[in-house]
Amino acid sequence: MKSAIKILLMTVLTVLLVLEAAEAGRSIISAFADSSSRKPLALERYTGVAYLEPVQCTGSVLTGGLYVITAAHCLNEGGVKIPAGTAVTATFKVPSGQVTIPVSNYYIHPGWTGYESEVGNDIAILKLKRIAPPSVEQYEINRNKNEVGQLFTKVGYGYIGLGNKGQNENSNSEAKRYAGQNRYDGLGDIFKSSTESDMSELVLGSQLIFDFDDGTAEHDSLGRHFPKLADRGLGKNEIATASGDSGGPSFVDGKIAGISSWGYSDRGFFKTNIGDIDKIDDNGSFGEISGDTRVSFYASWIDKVTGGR
Ligand SMILES: [Ca+2]
Ligand SMILES: [Ca+2]
Ligand SMILES: [Ca+2]
Repeated sequence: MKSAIKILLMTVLTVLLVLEAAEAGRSIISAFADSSSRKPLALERYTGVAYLEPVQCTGSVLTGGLYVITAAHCLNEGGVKIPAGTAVTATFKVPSGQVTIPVSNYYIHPGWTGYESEVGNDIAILKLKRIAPPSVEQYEINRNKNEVGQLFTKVGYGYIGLGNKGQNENSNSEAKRYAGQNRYDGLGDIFKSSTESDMSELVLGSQLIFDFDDGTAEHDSLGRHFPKLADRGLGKNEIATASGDSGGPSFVDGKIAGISSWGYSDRGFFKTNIGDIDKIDDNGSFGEISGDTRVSFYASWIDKVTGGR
């Protein structure tokens, strides 16, 4: 019986990964119609957050201006790498216009298998062909392992939506930049032994998780499954990243603390007491759970790739 459940859940995760491949690029989902995150950011804000093509992901420029940090699944999804020679570019949308810079090389974390973002190592670094111009901001990585409980600002390109419906797949075709907030509820470690999913490969300490709250206990998914994590969110300011998210940064005190890795209904991890507001598992609705790659955990790998620049 137990193994049957395990197989079923692994199938669910496989389906999730396939969906992620199809849906990469989606990002900021607002809680309510009158949330300020419904409006695109002014062009002078978060200029160092780039739109990556053709992979339809988000990345951010590190201090020094030559490297962009993103998610590994943008480059290798389900074991399928982007073809060698694919011209990946980073586009910066700044007040004076758009600046597109080709990527000359990329580095995927050696622990990334191409599968199951939920277990970790979903991080990659792109090297730009030239240093981004002065109109583009540069960001430090967060090295402080005190993220849990902190508010963060998530920035991304891609679909938008509302909490009660999830993403709108006919939105943001111009890839405007959006932002909003949430709070880190805990480490991904909490899934290790608490769920019906097979999390035996989970890399402890490597992920930060958060849920999409509408202010009710009913849809406070992490609070329902882990009473210690009860938190009903930020009201109008609350946002989610849907599954298929895109390498976008989460800023804590102006530094990159997280990278959008995955999002899914709590139904993907638990059989009962489900907080997801609807029956759609990966639409970024209220009650879904998201995971960010925890940048502080990977700081030494990032330094090794970039030479500390
Ligand atoms: Ca929340
Ligand atoms: Ca919550
Ligand atoms: Ca849902």
